[in-house]
Amino acid sequence: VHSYEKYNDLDTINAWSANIAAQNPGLVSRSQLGTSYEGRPLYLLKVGKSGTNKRAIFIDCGFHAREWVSPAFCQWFVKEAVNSYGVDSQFTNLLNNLDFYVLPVLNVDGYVYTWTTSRMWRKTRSVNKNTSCIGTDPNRNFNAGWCTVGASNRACDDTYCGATPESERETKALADFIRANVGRIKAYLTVHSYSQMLLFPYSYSYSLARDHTELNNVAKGAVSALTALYGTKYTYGPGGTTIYLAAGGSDDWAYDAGVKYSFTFELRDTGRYGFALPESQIKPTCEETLLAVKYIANHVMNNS
Ligand code: 0X9
Ligand code: ZN
Ligand code: ZN
Repeated sequence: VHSYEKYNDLDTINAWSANIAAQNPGLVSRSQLGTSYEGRPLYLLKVGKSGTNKRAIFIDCGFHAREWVSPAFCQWFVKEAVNSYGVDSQFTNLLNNLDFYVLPVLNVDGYVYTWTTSRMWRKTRSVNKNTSCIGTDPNRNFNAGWCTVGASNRACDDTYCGATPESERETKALADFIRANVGRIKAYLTVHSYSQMLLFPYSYSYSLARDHTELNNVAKGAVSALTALYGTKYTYGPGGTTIYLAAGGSDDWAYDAGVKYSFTFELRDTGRYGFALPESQIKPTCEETLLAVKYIANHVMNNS
């Protein structure tokens, strides 16, 4: 049975997404972005009041299989959207003016594997040539300085960049969707854990993004909104200097593809529990993160 304050397995998340779309036909619809390596559907929710030529914000969760609080946030976000529409003027305004594309779990095969077999699995579950080692790091598999730094060309490593950019069905499906909608998608938010950071391009080099000053100011405001709720400390800045250099990430790729407001969230905590964040922290983590996401969305609504 589904709960917003528990970690839900993939079947439960898929049943939840079908249900929330069915229950909120004017606000939520579900489509299939693609299919995973092992043949599972990648479901995508579109959340917003219907309108013509709406700008959009893309939010994905569950890139890395073991980062369970990430899919929990995507579910929380959709719940808050449907419960806030017509009740909270700020969220209503956002939903009237923008569409939110929410991908609750990108790496569905890896997510299932963390539930059934190996809790700390990170990568996809695709078979690699000439080795028994499985999987590619989806966040090293995008065409942004691909495999030049902070990534491995060895299939057995956790940061394996894959045979080619977009070699994974999951990353290809995501990149194809963003390419097809790039005129409309104004922001790209990708949700990971852990380390309590809000990152923006670049991570594949130390070069400052063309929009560095604006992105830094938006990150600062978003972090300040987040911290105001429970005092959770976040750092923010370009990925390369704030966390580490690592090429092939979806954030850098989306930015270079033309999505200006591109951010990676690294949710709670800073290492006490790490990926095994207790379920008691799902609600506070999601509530504070929601404030940061709404801050960014408001900036996008007013400045794009
Ligand atoms: O290394 C990553 O992919 C992310 N950290 S995690 O611990 N969740 O694996 C950080 C991604 C930052 N952005 C890029 N490296 N492009
Ligand atoms: Zn991650
Ligand atoms: Zn709430």
